[in-house]
Amino acid sequence: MKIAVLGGDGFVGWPTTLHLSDLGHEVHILDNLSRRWIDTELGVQSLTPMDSIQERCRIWHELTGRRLHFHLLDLAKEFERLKAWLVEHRPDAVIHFAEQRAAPYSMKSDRHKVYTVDNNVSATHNLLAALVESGIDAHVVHLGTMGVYGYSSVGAPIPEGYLDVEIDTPDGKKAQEILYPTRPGSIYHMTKSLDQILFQFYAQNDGLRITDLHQGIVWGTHTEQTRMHDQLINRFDYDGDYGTVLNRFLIQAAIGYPLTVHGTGGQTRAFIHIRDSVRCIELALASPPAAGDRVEIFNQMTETHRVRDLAEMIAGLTGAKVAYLPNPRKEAPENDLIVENAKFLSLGLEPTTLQAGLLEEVVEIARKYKHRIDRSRVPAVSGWTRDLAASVERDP
Ligand code: USQ
Repeated sequence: MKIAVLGGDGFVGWPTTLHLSDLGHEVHILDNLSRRWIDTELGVQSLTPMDSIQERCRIWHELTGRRLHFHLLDLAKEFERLKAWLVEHRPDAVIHFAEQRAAPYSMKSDRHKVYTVDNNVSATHNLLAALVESGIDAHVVHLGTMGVYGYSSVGAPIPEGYLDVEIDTPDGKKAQEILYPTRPGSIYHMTKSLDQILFQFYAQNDGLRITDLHQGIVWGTHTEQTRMHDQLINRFDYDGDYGTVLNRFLIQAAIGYPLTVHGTGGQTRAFIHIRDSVRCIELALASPPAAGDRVEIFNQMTETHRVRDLAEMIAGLTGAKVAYLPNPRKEAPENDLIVENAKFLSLGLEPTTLQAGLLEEVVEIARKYKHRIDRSRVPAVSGWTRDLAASVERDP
């Protein structure tokens, strides 16, 4: 297949690009390199040294003989160029990762809220409108988030996107299928909830074929392909805005920094290893919905864990201390979470679960590159409200 990977320079986009290229697909990366600009804005850098996208593509070609095609394009701002690109290249599938993906960054200030909404919603809508206008029947695979559901615990598992409800009508009860109600916990998660409505409309109105992947928190760093060469290594974020919880704990353990648990650590979240994440994209690509079908929704996660359990487990493994800190986020202090993920399992996903060996692998990477860590960037200081921002501890 000819596949466009929008956001192919990012944390999930890059390993996905390599995985699909390795499978023999012709892969084009469309990216505005915004993640690299945000690093500059925040004054942080990936723990792992990251080469330019052009250099990464060159190394991949040298190693495998396969070409990756990079196109510098801003999906949210360059609608006409995007349309022209689609008309010229006519991809069979478009994988859409091109959104600002950090909840704390999206809550930093009014400017960051506006940027996140403008960028994410426009990127998604521009893609959908351009596909309809150009008449290209590409399968759209979008990276959504488990966070659209809001991690609620009603005792029943969260289904894969849709909920069967019964509505009281004058003629008795009528069955209806609805999108599972959204309850986003940040501006970032809210944009992914808005994406869902855009997808629903374009599938029903224009017959676009769309798969939305509600992904949990990714951990780990290597895939089979990123470990093939030092210069293919994936990015790894540890800072308070972009670092995700488990990867942050692993890095904190490696540098002797107390593990930064927010509140009581009673938040239960869904997790997936990066190599399962790229495999799920492959599986989703192989099972596109038909034109006229509803949006296909998968829950892309393999296990759930409570934040404090993760911290205690890593502390046990590494001897790190655990710090229970004021929570900068507005979120339920404790929740249970049960999630259905039968669809990917039935397509053949064999989950990589948390194992000491794999955790150790990340700690090893952290140790190798620890000279690149700026300890002052470890605390999470973006507050969900002004009061919460004022209450955070800048150095536990
Ligand atoms: N947390 C801590 N200590 C930390 C960092 C986080 O206790 O040092 C807690 C947070 O308060 C939260 C939980 O860990 O309760 C998860 O935080 P996170 O930063 O790992 O994850 P989140 O903000 O939800 O976002 C990440 C990705 C996002 C993706 C989402 C999937 O950045 O792109 O969509 O995970 S999910 O969480 O399932 O919605």
